[in-house]
Amino acid sequence: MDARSPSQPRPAYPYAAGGWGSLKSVGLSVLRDPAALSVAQALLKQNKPGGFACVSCAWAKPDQPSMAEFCANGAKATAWELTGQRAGPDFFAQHTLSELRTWSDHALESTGRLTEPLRYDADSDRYVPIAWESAMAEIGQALAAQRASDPQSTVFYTSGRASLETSYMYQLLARLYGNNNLPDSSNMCHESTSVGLQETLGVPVGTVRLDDFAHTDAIFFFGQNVGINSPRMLHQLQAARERDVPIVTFNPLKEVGLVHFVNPQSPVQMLTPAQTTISTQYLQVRNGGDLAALTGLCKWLIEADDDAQRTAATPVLDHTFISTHTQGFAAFADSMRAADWEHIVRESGLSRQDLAQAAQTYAQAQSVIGIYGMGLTQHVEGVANVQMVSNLLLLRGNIGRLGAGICPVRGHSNVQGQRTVGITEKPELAPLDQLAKLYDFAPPRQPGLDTVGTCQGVMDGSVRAFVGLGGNLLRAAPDSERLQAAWSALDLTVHIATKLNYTHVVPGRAAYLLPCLGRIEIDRQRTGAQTVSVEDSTGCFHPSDGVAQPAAASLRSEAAIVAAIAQACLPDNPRVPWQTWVDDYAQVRDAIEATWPDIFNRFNQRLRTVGGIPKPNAARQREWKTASGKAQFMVPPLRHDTSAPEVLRLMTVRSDDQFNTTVYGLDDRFRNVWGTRDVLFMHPQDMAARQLAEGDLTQITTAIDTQQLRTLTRLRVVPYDIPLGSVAGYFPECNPLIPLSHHADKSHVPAAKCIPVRVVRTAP
Ligand SMILES: Nc1nc2c(c(=O)[nH]1)N[C@H]1C(S)=C(S)[C@@H](COP(=O)(O)OP(=O)(O)OC[C@H]3O[C@@H](n4cnc5c(=O)[nH]c(N)nc54)[C@H](O)[C@@H]3O)O[C@H]1N2
Ligand SMILES: Nc1nc2c(c(=O)[nH]1)N[C@H]1C(S)=C(S)[C@@H](COP(=O)(O)OP(=O)(O)OC[C@H]3O[C@@H](n4cnc5c(=O)[nH]c(N)nc54)[C@H](O)[C@@H]3O)O[C@H]1N2
Ligand SMILES: [Mo]
Repeated sequence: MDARSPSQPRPAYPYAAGGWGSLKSVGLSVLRDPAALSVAQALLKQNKPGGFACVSCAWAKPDQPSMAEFCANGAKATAWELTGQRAGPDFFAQHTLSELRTWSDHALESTGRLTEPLRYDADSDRYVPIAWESAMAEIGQALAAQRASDPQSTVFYTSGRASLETSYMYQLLARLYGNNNLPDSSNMCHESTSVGLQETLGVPVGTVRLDDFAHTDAIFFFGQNVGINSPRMLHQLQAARERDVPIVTFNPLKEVGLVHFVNPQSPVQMLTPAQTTISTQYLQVRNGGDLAALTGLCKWLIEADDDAQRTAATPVLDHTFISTHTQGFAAFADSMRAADWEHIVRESGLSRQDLAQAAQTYAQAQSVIGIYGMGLTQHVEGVANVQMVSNLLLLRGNIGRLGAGICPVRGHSNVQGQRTVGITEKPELAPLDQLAKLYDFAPPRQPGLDTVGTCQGVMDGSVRAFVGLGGNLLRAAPDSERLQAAWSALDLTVHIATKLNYTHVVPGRAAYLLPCLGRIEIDRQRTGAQTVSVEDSTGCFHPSDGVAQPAAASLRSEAAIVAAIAQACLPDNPRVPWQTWVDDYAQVRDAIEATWPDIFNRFNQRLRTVGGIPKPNAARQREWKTASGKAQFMVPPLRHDTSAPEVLRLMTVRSDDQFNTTVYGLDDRFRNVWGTRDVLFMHPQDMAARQLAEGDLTQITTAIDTQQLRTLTRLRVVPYDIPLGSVAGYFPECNPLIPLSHHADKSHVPAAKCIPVRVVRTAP
């Protein structure tokens, strides 16, 4: 790390998001790998008809894809999956799991694709090869024994990548097994959306589709880092900016992709220095200050409307919409009138003038889109945050018409789809009666474990067996060190995965690692190459066809592995045609259609609809499937920060060179950090107050739930343009600092964006 005076925040990345910088970084990661050629060929089919749906983010796929419909990070994800490296049996013969537990996330995944099924051998502390048939028989026996003693003691976790077809089979496996223990990555991600919007708008998802971007008059952006995490959306933002649409951004960090953008597919822009300014107003809200900031916006609008009524001027709010379509406005408006500007300014860290300017932009726009990500959902107030965005939009009827709406940006490429096909721990959200009828069994009605519940269950010993369809829970979950300490006591761990990660090297008493095909690979079954499907962030279903040769002949598809586990651990049920489904995934789609005839009407016939099959969305039609039958205004909770003055608010974020716990490299070119992830971004004044100079080693200690000491002594301080009192570090390195109990009310999403911590200098 270079030494610079602590009073000087480091200069921001000098180049815009997209552009040559991003193409160069793709070029490098692609060309270093022996599989470069197949990667280049695959990229031409990414997000295209007849090709595969990108395995990186879930952003919408346009009906008219550009020549290269991918971004730098999508290309990295493709290259990472199609790597020429292999982690085969000889690799595992050379390394004990105790040794592998000392490796970094980056080093573990860099070993390449898993090739053979493996079983843990405690005597040698190694994974050793096992034949597929034996693995399935042993896993089946172990799961059946658990089921006989207590079906609630097994958990079926998913990370949001598996297809609709596999996910449908997986949820059925869990329910036939006898539980609703179907936690998924969504529990750490957009569950605040699913809970919040269901209550206010009657849908668990967003209401915006791609064409809304072409008709919007203003975009409000809260806590979503588009340049890194959904870069293809930059195309829609750039087009909007070319129409002079204002974009107002609320983010504690000045994220490059939200400041400027150069389109890597526009040759003219690549050759000229012209850059598009993305955000027209950038508000560096304190992390955790959005509820206050949104209160400021709503208060301004409601009071401006009160004034307009007094003077018979044009109203600011859409009263016709409010009276026809909503409930709870009067109470909400009163709570906003009662809110105190001094409180709003202190909690948000923003000035009253800046908030008034943003509110004015909102009021002047006919149609507004509200976009948000983890900056809103991963807070104790996560659900209230989401509902405040919904309140803001409802004030001017910005839901359910062209150019307007709410746009939660989902994470994993099929995380929203998994929820649609029944991956949920909440029995009331699953079509249990329909499943009972179709498959002639009594589905479990007891609520299942979500991710926090699963971690709790592992720690208290009530969870005994864990099956993971992808993911890396021991790194992604909160309180990761405490969870790791409890994990080895599990009776059984089974992972279905493409690559090795930390969770795999902490085995249960019996442990299996089953290698699977990735979505980019051709999936050949008895009836030929199979197509799968996924749902994007805007609720459109797309087909996906593998284009690359499998990484190894011994790999099985996720669907085949799930079916084999089901067949091995469940009593025979002639109504569930596991083998027929594996032979022909179209038959799984027929089963999905039979389960949800309205959502998946003529699913197979319409599968190749250009631009995707839109999922019915009642709120888009202004039908409100809420308790009251109306869109619901929600009065937000009033929160005061009562922590001691020296306590800082830690937010954990992603770098440009990672996909969640998959760390491609150690650089974060956008934040000007090179060769390390062990950094803590801090305001120069907060550094000075702690006698910290750039590069000093810190000791960070969690300042809540202090009966349990949670501390991290690894991160070196970097002066940064960040609000006073806020600090930022990377996910997953900071996860040991998040108490399991520190999660969103109602949704249980870990509050990874606002962890109260104390930071001191420590000797190197
Ligand atoms: N390349 C790449 N793409 C990805 C992923 C990846 O890791 N890499 N992950 C995927 C997944 S699973 C998900 S969920 C999404 C995540 O995508 P995002 O939702 O963008 O998630 P983060 O990067 O965690 O943080 C989002 C932003 O929130 C800001 N922020 C932090 N705290 C606050 C706050 O209190 N208020 C506000 N207003 N802003 C705040 C941070 O500065 C950051 O810019 O991306 C998906 N796409
Ligand atoms: N502190 C903090 N913690 C967070 C977050 C945060 O912002 N801050 N974000 C949260 C969010 S939004 C999320 S979504 C979770 C992510 O949590 P997870 O979804 O559990 O984690 P990932 O890192 O996405 O999982 C990566 C692993 O998935 C496996 N994999 C990759 N591709 C495939 C495939 O095609 N099939 C199969 N079967 N396996 C595959 C590989 O083995 C890889 O190592 O983390 C959460 N944790
Ligand atoms: Mo996510």
